[in-house]
Amino acid sequence: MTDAAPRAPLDLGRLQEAVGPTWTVRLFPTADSTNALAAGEPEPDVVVVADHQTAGRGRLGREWVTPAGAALTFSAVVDPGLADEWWPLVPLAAGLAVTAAVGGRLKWPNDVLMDGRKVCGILVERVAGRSDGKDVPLAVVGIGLNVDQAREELPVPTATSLALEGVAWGRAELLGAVLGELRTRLRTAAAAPAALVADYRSHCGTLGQDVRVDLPGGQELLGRAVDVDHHGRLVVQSGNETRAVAAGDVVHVRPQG
Ligand code: BT5
Repeated sequence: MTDAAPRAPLDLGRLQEAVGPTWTVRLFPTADSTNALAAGEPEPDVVVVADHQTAGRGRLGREWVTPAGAALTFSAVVDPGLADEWWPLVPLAAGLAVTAAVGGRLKWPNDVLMDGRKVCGILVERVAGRSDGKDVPLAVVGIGLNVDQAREELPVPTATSLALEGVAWGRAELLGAVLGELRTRLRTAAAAPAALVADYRSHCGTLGQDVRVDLPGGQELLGRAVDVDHHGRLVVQSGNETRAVAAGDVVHVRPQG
């Protein structure tokens, strides 16, 4: 990229207007991690946004790397009102919210891919908080969307940005769209979990693929992803056995030949 126009900084008034009165936006020109900030003092319906996130967290201690002004990095604190057994639907609802706003397909559980490349990563953390005067678990839904990066601004070759995929979004409007969809999907998760999972299945690019799943204990599972069950687990068929996986890193393996 040469002689690019300087990127306009995010503006609190525009962000707040875009997301509407049901959310309270806290904007930081620079922050280490919006998830860390949001989890530090979790308040339902607060959205922490960083114009430049300098130490973004991925899963399992990995990093989320974005340049100043080119990405949308935020964490929304929500009280999903779900019984424990349905909490695994929160990350799926977040992934669906992003695909509803921008398109793309989901790699289980919630990487958003365009043309097979990752445009958005999501990290959901569960923290203790209060809602309506009661002690409740709150979800910190951290979303990193590559909006305007040029190829050379992306940290890994498997990444892409909305701009590179020909999808033009202003960051404020994008925040409003994703948060609106997030509310809707979380409401569905609470009222009709089966409907949420059905919607998820139809947006999940992992289904039908040969996969390798790196499981939490260091084990590896090879097989075909055949379903997502009603609690959001990935069902993998390996030979004659099927196994439902609640957590793990999925690699889509290209079929041989
Ligand atoms: C994720 O982790 O995909 C979750 C990322 C969540 C980031 C958001 S930003 C707002 C909020 N605040 C935070 O501190 N975090 C959240 P994981 O599946 O572990 O993927 C991390 C891996 O993706 C890295 O090891 C890289 O390979 C790759 N990666 C890093 N930055 C990327 C980017 N900008 N675009 C695409 N891939 C990236």
